[in-house]
Amino acid sequence: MRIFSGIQPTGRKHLGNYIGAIRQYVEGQDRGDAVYCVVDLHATTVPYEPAELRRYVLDTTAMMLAAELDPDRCILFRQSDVREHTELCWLLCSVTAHGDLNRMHQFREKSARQRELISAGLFFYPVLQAADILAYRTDEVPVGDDQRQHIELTRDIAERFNERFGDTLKVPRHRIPEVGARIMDLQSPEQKMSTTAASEQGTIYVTDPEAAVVKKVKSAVTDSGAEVVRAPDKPGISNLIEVLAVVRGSDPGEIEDEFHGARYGDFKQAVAHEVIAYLAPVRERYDELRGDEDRLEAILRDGAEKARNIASEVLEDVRARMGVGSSP
Ligand code: AQP
Repeated sequence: MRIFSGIQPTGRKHLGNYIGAIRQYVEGQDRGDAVYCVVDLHATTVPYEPAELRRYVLDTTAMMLAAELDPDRCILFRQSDVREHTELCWLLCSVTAHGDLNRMHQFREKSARQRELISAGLFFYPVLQAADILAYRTDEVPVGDDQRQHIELTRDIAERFNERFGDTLKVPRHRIPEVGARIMDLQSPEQKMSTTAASEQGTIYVTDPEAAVVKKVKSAVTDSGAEVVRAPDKPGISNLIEVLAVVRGSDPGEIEDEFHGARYGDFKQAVAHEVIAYLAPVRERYDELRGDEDRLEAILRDGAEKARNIASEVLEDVRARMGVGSSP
């Protein structure tokens, strides 16, 4: 089974990225043939600094290794090193409906927040994402819940391609975790924890020092009630219950039983301590790994070579089916 996912090099990764996606990437290494990509081309669809982008790619690579991705057990590479992605993106445009792209929630939200240029790249983002996935004949895409619509679109694009040009592309399925698929912002628990939209105080970064995690969890917005239970009118407490369940590898119901009758303050203290213990080894390894940029670059180069071997075959098939380029 082929597993593929991409992650943006947007500087610091947060607990939502870790729980919703990175944790699944690590498990993927035991379940199949895992391919992971740091999607620097996606990061160019919003305003950015070129020198920072290079640095962020290495930050994200070090973070993935710190989370225990092992380059001997998975392929880890930088998207722009495998040019097949951009070529496939263009070819897939011919079977992508403009109306479908118009309906993408992420485009709507991000373009509404954009104060500078709203780039065509932001609009085409889901087509490039589809190309990333389809270039590897992917079976399964581990992602957080916010990516559900994009993976549905990827499936539609693959199906439309196969109907139009003959059976060529594998139609992938998403893998969204049952618990922790949408970690919410601690200050605005009706919004997802996010790199660009949410508040600094409501976002726990994987590299946050312990004192910062304690402060953020203790000041998390809750409700005026007193019960540690999940409920639609208790988004803050529900979020913390999910976080603790994931960190412990237990069921949210067990957390509710254990903290039945406990005060919010005591519950938050337990959450803070366990999140710190969960992230500490990752943070320590990150600090060790990030310094060796030559090694990080070598891992990405080696990964790109392996990735290119797979993607170039798929591209040959796609080009032949579409009648572009010289005769195969
Ligand atoms: N709050 C979240 N809960 C669970 N999973 C999440 N993901 C993102 N936020 C949450 C999942 O993380 C993976 C990587 O996301 P990305 O490549 O989009 O990285 P990012 O841009 O740094 O993350 P954000 O926070 O999603 O940024 P914004 O909000 O600015 O676009 C994906 O699998 C995603 O589902």
